[in-house]
Amino acid sequence: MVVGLDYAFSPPELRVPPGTVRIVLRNEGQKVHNLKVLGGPVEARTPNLAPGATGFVELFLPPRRYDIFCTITGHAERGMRGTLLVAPE
Ligand SMILES: [Cu+2]
Repeated sequence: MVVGLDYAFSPPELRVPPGTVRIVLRNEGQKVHNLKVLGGPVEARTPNLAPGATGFVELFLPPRRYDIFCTITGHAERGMRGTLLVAPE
C-alpha cells in the first residue's frame, strides 16, 4: 500500500519480490493522483484516483529498480516520484 499525498508518495521507496506485482495506491491528498511504473516490459499505471479513492496497478516485473511517478501534469516535478525495487526477499 502506497499513500498519495499533495505531492508525494509515502513511502517513496518500495521493495517487492519479482513476479506479478500489485501496487495499491490510496489517495489521501486533495488533488487527483495516480501511480505509474516506468521502465518495465509493460508500462502501466493506476487509474486517476479522486481524493479518498483507492486503486491499483498490477504488472509482471523482473528484478531491477524502476521509477514510479504520478503522471498528472506537474506532480512528479513537485515531488510525486519514487522508486520500486524488485528483488528477492
Ligand atoms: Cu499526483
